[in-house]
Amino acid sequence: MRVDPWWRSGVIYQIYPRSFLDTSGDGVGDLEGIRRRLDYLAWLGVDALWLSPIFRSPMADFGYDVSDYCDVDPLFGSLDELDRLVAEAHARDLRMVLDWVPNHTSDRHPWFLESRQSRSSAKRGWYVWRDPAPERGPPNNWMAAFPRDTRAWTFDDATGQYYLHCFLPEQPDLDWSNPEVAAAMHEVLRFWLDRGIDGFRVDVVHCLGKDPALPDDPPDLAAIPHSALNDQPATHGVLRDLRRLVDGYPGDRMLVGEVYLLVQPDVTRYYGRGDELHLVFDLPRTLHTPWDAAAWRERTETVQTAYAAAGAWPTLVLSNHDTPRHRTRLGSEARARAAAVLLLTLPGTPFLYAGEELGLEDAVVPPDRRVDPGGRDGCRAPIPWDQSARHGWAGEPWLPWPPRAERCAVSVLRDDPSSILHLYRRLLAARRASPALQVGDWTVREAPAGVLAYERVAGTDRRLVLVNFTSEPVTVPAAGRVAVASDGGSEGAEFRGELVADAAVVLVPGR
Ligand code: TEU
Repeated sequence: MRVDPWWRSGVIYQIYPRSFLDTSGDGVGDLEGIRRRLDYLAWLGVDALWLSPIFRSPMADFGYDVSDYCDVDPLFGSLDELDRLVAEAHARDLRMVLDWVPNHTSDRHPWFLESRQSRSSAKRGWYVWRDPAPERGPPNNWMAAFPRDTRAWTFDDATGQYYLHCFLPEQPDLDWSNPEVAAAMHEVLRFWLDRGIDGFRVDVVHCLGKDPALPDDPPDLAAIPHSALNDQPATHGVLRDLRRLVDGYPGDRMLVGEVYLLVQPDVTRYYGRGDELHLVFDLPRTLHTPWDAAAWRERTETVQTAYAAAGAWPTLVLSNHDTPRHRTRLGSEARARAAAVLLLTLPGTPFLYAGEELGLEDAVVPPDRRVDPGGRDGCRAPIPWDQSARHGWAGEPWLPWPPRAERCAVSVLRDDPSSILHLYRRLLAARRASPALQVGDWTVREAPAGVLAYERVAGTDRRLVLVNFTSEPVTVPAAGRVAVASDGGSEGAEFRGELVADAAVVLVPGR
């Protein structure tokens, strides 16, 4: 059963294309690898795929530095192959979301090459160029996100000015207050929307509007990268224009924005009045919530209140390509399984990160194999598909395998009904069958310390979820049939009033 629109009721699966499956033999995942696994993804039961960047890129930040927004990087394949992938995904009822990086381009994008030519270049104003400060340093104290402890400004000898880059020097920030930039980027979105793309994950969307005075960040926050502080009114005008453009297309196209603000955690402002982003990631608030029943209760209550007041629809993310995987953070598979129950039954649109359904841990990457300037290689380890020497990959992968790759391979877990993979599949199926789990109201129920209990209700459809955050068994007075159990036990039977350690259940409450 589906409750529209898909981006509220459905589940979105993030693919980091470099790490999914290599078919060409160069050790880097490709579009053909994704195409060959569409049946797996349909079997799993997700509703949409989000591909991390696949556009042409020199790969200084593995695709988050784009040199052509309207072409596929040859490392991943071709535009034709993407069209084919989209068509075959659509044939399986899977929506396709692309990663769009509008805050910055590659320093090798033709726009920047032209911009840096001279102070009078027609594209000078497309980027943020400034004279040195009077005492000859960078124009202000902003810090880049990486490499760690570096400034967000690089001096360009040829023209004697600094340019702004909230990330690497190879990722110069565009100036979105320039209408030509907005117009060029709107063309990019139209290019993909016309090709049938269902939506975009919008990279660091809170960085688009900048304070034109470029003031210093406050001294007490000056060590934090500016990208985690930038929160300007101008961004909202940019977003309203994007929303209008996207909503002008038929078929529920969607924008989900990455807002990563460390000091101001309320991201609901980025939904506007229903006229900005459709969805917003609430990353720090979710990723940094400790494994504790009271903390998750408080987090969800805060989210519920703030989002209801703003008329906004929440999202949930436990892992992505920038953060240690939750299996690694939580330290055990039992907890990762219980976390999967939270992810797929709390209110909001869940985003899965490829490999979490296998219980993958971060790879331990030796110093000589580290490649990411942001130190995020571990969570980007390749997906093991089978037990062969290269786990189904045509070439030796660009990063080392995650721990236990042999035992976590898809082919192994698929054959084992008690595996975490089957748990994800059952949770996804249970969610799909239940309007309460997809879009229902959320109410906390009283429960013993260390247990989070909540009900989801939509009309006559009801589910009761019990999550034991402790590593002890707990008695919980609740009644109902077990629809899904994180340890697989007793599904289909009446709940017997006890949760084992680190376990969660979804119940269909008795009448
Ligand atoms: O991430 C932006 C961002 O804020 C993170 O890099 C954050 O600083 C980090 O995760 C803290 O742990 C996005 C992309 O997701 C990331 O992969 C890119 O490197 C970055 O933008 C630049 O485009």
